[in-house]
Amino acid sequence: MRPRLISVVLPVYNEGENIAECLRRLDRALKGVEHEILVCYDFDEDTTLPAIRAMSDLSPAVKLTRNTIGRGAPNAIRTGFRAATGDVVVTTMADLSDPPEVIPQMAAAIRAGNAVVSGSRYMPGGSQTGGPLIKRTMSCVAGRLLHDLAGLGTRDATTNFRAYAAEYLAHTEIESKRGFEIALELTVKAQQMGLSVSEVPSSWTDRSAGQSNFKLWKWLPNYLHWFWVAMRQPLACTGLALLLATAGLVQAPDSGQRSLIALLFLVTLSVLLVARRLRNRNTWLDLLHPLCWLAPVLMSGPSLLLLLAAVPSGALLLATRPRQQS
Ligand SMILES: Nc1nc2c(ncn2[C@@H]2O[C@H](COP(=O)(O)OP(=O)(O)OP(=O)(O)O)[C@@H](O)[C@H]2O)c(=O)[nH]1
Ligand SMILES: [Mg+2]
Repeated sequence: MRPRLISVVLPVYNEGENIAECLRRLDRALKGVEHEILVCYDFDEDTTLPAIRAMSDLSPAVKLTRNTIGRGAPNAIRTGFRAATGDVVVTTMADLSDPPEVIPQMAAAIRAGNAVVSGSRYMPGGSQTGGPLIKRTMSCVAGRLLHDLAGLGTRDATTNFRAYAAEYLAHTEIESKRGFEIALELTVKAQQMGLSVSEVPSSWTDRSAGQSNFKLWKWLPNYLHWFWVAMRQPLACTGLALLLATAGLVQAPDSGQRSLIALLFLVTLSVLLVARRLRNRNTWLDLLHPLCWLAPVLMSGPSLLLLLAAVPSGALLLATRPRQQS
């Protein structure tokens, strides 16, 4: 059993101008809370290191942690995960973009049973200031789609201001090697495992000192991969329902039949939603729901078969496991 302690993982890359202020803010926000701060750097010449050594008020909670896995932010974050000793692991950035005051709230949500908790810019109470318009728009739209269509438990799928249950990290293989998509990967994987994902409102402000190392176009395929992993099952289920309903409408002989098909389409969407709520996600098995509700009308018009649609579909819903906590 891990101690009740928050491990803050802080990847750094030449943050000499920001690090002192960042560590002081963390210190203030986590006063009275058991914590450690793992500053994860790639190389000894990094400007962050002399800036930390020059601090006269350096907290004993700060631990310099050399990334030995390979250069790059995800490797630095993975180094931090390995070195973390707490029950809650929080990743936050050293460029003063994230508000550390939110960390205790995120930790509380992890201890309440969530595997992943996002500091969310896109939920009520959250905000975003500055940053390139294209990056903001893509991140916001992807977050909304993943939340509304795939049922991801956060509207901010891409921020790396995240809290994780240490237990969840210990049992999850990380594939991200180059980009910041590591947070999206871990959030999608938690959902796929049926674990709870949640969010607390948070603000984000663009850095005012130092340089961003974010490579949007280079890392976009990695983001798209995890986006697709989360979206493919719900999209396939909804797509099949749409396909069957369209085929039914095309061959419907009268308006009565068309109304019936429209009604069955709505029933199918509702059943898919219930299935997602039960399991935190839709699976390939849920393709059976559109088949149960809409295929019979295509084959023989309204018949006894149609009335029986609820039986396999309902049985499938009952067979699905209830929401599993970490
Ligand atoms: N160890 C390590 N840390 C990195 C690397 N690149 C960035 N970081 C750190 O990761 C955090 C976020 O980096 P940024 O370059 O600001 O990227 P971002 O915040 O995702 O993107 P922006 O919106 O452009 O600010 C900062 O604390 C950086 O110092 C890297 O290659 N290695
Ligand atoms: Mg940044």
